[in-house]
Amino acid sequence: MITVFSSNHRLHYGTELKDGAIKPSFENPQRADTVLARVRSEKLGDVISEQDFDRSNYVAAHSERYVTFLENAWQEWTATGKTHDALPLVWPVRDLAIQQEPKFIDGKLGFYAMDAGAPISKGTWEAVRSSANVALTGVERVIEGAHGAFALCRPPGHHAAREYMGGYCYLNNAAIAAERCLRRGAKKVAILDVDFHHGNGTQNIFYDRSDVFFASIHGDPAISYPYFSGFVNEQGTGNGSGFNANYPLPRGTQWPQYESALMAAIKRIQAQRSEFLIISLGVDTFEHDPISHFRLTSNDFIQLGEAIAKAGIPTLFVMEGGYMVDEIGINAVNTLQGFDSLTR
Ligand code: 6XA
Ligand code: ZN
Repeated sequence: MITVFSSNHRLHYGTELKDGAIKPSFENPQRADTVLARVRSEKLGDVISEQDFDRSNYVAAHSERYVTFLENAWQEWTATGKTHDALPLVWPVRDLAIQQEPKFIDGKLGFYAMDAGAPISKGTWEAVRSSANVALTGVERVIEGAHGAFALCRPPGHHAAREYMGGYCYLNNAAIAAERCLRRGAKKVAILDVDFHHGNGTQNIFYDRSDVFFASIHGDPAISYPYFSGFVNEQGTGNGSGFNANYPLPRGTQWPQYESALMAAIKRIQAQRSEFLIISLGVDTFEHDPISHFRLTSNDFIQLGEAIAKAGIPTLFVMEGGYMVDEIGINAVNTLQGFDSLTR
């Protein structure tokens, strides 16, 4: 399987608000470099660089004003004399919620963020744009006939909604790839999110639509980030009614229980007759992941890839989370090798 990679990911590395303190982000450059090293040492296939894509591809999944905010945020932040990462400090919750963009950068940061886990620094936009281009380059390969491709995206994307960032995510790479499939003529696309955390951003983008079916298997949001979405009763709205499926699972979930949810999700996806499948591949379901609490083993990821292959749909894998840096490469590549073993 081909891997798409951009060294521009290293332009982005910041701090996050965690446990009441500002700390170096778990989402660090070593993650993508570790996965790339494993792709190479396992000889998974060719590694290619991202191509450049038009901005309209990002605006397909996000609002115009949000993309403009991301493009200008660092410049607006430093214009106020600050030199460290930009993080929000006030949010438009419930009765404070307005639809009007604030004029000052501190207000904009809160308006366009769900948390203080998506820092913006000097190189962030360049890395974010390249990450989306990695997904777009990968999906082009699949549209043109490859059965599988791996977009080694960093930063990740699945928490990024139409109009907000959060949870290390800025542009939603999987959603942008799905929109590209539609723009290139597909009528039906499915996204399956196997990251430990609910893909709230992807759900948000497609919630009222029937052309992109979204399924997510994740830690129960009653006790896990992002806390405010990912429940079973979220099934879509309007035209999208019945096109969103959430599978929250309890603390300590192991492969047999995970597999049942996976099979149920894949059955739903096959019933959609989707032309393309996009996997939001987070490997933070691993038993030793430092910020999650499922118990999948490295071997289980091979079975995950095999199960996805059995769906029989041309598939783009998009890298999302996974933080145990020594194993992240093994677990991501195990998934891809499992997929390849049944599709060669
Ligand atoms: C809170 C934890 C964010 C979770 C990020 C993640 N800062 N998402 O792995 O998939
Ligand atoms: Zn995650």
